[in-house]
Amino acid sequence: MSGIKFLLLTTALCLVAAAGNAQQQQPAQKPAATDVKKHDTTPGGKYQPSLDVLKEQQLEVPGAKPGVPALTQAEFNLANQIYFERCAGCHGVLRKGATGKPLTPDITRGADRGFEYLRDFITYGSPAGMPNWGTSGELKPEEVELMAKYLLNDPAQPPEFGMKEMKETWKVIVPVDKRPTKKMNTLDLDNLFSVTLRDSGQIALIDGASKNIVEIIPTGYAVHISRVSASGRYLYVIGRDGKINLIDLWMEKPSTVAELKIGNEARSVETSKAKGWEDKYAIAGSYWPPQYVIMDGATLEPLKIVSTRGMTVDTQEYHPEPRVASIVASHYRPEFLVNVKETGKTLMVDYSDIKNLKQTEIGSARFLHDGGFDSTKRYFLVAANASNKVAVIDTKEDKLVAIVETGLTPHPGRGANFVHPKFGPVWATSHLGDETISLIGTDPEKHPQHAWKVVQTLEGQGGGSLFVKTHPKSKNLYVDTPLNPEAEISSSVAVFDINNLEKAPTILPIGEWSGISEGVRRVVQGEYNVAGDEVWFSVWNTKNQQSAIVVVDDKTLKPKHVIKQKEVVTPTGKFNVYNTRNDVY
Ligand code: DHE
Repeated sequence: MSGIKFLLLTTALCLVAAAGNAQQQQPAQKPAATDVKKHDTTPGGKYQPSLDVLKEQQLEVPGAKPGVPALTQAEFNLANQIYFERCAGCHGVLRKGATGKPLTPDITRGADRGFEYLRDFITYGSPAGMPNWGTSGELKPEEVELMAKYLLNDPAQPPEFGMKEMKETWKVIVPVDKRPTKKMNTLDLDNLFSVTLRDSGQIALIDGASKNIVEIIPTGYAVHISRVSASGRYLYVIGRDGKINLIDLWMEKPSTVAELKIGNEARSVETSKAKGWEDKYAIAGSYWPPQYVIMDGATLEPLKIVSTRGMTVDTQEYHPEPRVASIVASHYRPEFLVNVKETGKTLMVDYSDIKNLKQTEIGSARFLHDGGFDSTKRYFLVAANASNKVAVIDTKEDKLVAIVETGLTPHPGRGANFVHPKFGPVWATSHLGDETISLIGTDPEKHPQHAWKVVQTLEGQGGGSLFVKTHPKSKNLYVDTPLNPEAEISSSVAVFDINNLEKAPTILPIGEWSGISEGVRRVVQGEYNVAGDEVWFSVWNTKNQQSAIVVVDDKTLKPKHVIKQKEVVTPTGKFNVYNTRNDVY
């Protein structure tokens, strides 16, 4: 599915978001014309997971129950497709609730609900976050009716994915002893970029100096992120289908040397970085089944699978499907930080003895998503996005240091570190839900009065921001807004002068600079080159439209180069080898 179609189709997903508290609400009915706007989807709503891989699986129709409308296998398949694509991101695969309310049959079949109630709620939505699927035209009336019937049935149960299933997918294409013992190409690996070509299921390796495409490598479905091993030799790429490609950058022609599928829906992969453990292990987490797996770093052999099912941090209730969101490797200890979304816990997974695996569980706030280190790499700041908070974890002491209130739905990517002229070292996050950028003090030693507090709030172009970026050598802070509903805002980037943060940001019309006139031209995710003197932005159009990467000169803030060969299909994330492996951001 194309990127933009994906965004449209995932428009908020929150089926009956208010179902759980509907008793206190008005029954679902056509809203007054003046209220219709309140039912529109917010940028934050547009960014809910779409379980596009699970939707393809044929699952068994639940058994018939008296008083519950029966579905044929074909109807159940279609309803599953719609549910996993648009609803499961908020309401959970098993319908037990995630950021949205639970939709289990005990609720949907309750005396105050039933078919008509559900049908109307899906049709009109609610200002509490449930999109108006029917009146927006996203679902046809017969699809709305089908979904109302589907919700009265027992939930679908997708399969587990354990060691047997993983091993069946594991391929070592080039065994370790057949790989080069030194770098066999002339590439400047530190300045190589791995670029996600989302909808073509590929990555492009692009040379940072010449801007030439070095290789296009097929990967998993709707490929998501790349991470680089501590030595800089191995590149790990994960698709939404849970497929990992291990790419050897030392080969004359860098290519995949091993593959493994770790689950049905996944977003994160990382590699061991502690001293003495470089390149030894890889780890990946999945949304479904909810688990993480530790693999051999050079072959991807799966070694240990750990479920993340468990109790939520606050109410201490069992959650059957807490998804694994970001994973980073500690620079202090042989540990991975595995962020579990729905339970609100960061698991410090000690990989020094994986047979006797030790895991320190740090509870913070629900809906952990993405995050990055402070400039010293001691503290990890992770957004609990639907809780409007950022949790700070000390990776030296393995402790929660603080929970900081931010704007609406923080989404830092890995964040941005710089020295604030007044408050000392800070880490920045922008937000999906509002136009603000929160600057959080990160230096408890020399600036204890500012540490772990929002010391300044900047005003960007608007909501719908996904990523901020700077570089230790730069004086600029870039803020994208790809999910903003205004075309002009989503196709441009705001740049703040770090030395004069009171000044309004400069707006760079990157979409326009790409020279592309078709499409929405969403401008997403800045990434620096190794020298820190240029920053690359993706101009993200649909699969059948032209996209590009625009390289901006960091000093002059002028366009320097546009990469728009036909191979550059739906570029999104870009991962510079040096900056990614050293956590420079
Ligand atoms: Fe991402 C990082 C999940 C949609 C581009 N994304 C991440 C991470 C997670 C995640 C958990 C952190 C990985 C880590 O650090 O280990 N992303 C999700 C979703 O669940 C979500 C909201 C919906 C979905 O169905 O997948 C989603 N992400 C998107 C997009 O639509 C983006 C903009 C385009 C795309 O390629 O799909 C997108 N996500 C990215 C990028 C990163 C990322 C570029 C890495 C940023 C970085 O600088 O590290």
